[in-house]
Amino acid sequence: MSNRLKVTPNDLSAFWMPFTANRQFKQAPRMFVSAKDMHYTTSDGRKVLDGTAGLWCVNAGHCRPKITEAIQHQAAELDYAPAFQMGHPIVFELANRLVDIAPKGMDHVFFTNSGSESVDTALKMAIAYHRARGEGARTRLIGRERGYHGVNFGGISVGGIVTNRKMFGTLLGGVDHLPHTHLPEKNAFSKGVPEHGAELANELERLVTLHDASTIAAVIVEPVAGSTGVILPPKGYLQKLREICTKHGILLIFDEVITGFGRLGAPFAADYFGVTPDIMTTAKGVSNGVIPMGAVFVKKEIHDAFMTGPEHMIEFFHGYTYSGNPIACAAALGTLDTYKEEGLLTRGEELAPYWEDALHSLKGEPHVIDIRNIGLIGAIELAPIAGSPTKRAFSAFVKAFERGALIRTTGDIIALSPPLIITKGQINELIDHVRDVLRSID
Ligand code: PXG
Ligand code: PLP
Repeated sequence: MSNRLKVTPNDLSAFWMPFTANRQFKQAPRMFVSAKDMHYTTSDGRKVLDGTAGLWCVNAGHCRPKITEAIQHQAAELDYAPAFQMGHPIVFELANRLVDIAPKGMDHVFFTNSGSESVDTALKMAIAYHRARGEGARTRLIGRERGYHGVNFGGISVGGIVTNRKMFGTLLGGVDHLPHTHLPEKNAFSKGVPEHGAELANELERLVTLHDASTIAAVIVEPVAGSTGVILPPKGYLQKLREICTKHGILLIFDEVITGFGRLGAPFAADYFGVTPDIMTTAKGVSNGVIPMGAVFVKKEIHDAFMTGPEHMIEFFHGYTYSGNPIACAAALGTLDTYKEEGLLTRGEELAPYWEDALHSLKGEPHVIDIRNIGLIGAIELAPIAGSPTKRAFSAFVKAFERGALIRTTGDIIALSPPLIITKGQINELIDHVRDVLRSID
């Protein structure tokens, strides 16, 4: 262990922590100093079972040798190459490898550094695509209530989480939202995809009637909403959205930042549901969360619509200094090798029934008002404490951490999304921790 890890920081004030209750954290910090496979180690030397793959990203587990070695090698060989008007071999190799595992028809990849950047890239592509084809009036974007598409201005505009929007002014113009599909009164304790609610996709027809299809560029949805507490698409819902988009020439964007790279037991949610979008945003699992990276997949028709005009001209005025950064590419290649060798992109399918049973065994425990599952994702929704929403789930989070399990909470919902290498024994352990926590909180 390096010296840096042994030292406990004695001044926590300079670092303004993201999406964190800073003042509370700094009074009672929770620190990880190392990790291996399914576990973190805390600064006081305790092992913590990772029930959330970090933040839904460490799909292959922690500190995997192939990834570490790839990064070490690349850092010594070619640290950085300019992303604009220059290339380096492994970014092309990675794009090909990604296209090989992507849903059929997703033929091109644009690299970013995060899910938020992937989303803003996809929204810009959609608007510019229509314009390039002479349909420049198609600028409107449709998101969904309770959607999370990262924190950049495009993403919060199409997103549907009030706390992420209300502080930040007028956001992007020309955005509308579909209703969310969380229907606990009809679907509580569904196993897997719920029965009720496919008709909510018809709300898109209503928006088309209101705005006219000729003004709408794209619809963006998470196939399974993660951040807002695991909201599943009702049976047939995504198929309907696809049909309506196709009928009206509207692009369908799947935000697969969480669902991509094996989380549902198939490589992508598009594979799982048998619905292919026009653009797919990813991040997180593409590089196992180890080095920041995002990838936007697009269909050939969209890419090709830009490839017009004089050949010396830039076709798409967009990109990031670190798009396709060599070390991030190396991490992603090491990640894909690990996924392949261990069959991780489909391992969730084998484990899903066991996972489902384990999760639903929590039905009847204190405070539990709904349980939802799909692939290796789980959600346990708790009744809020009257007058203090989020407090109950947050105490569950702190208690679980103290007991030795990392869980994630959003509102009063506990979300679980372990690394795809989890064993059945570790599933039991994780669920037992949650059970004990539920029994111990107010
Ligand atoms: N789209 C989706 C669907 C996401 O889930 C983003 C975009 C943004 O990605 P970046 O890399 O910019 O954070 C996300 C990220 C949680 C949680 O616990 C979820 C995310 C990030 C952090 C925490 O729910 N999702
Ligand atoms: N701000 C300034 C002043 C810059 O020069 C740049 C990039 O050159 C950026 C922002 C954008 O940074 P990035 O390409 O890392 O997103």
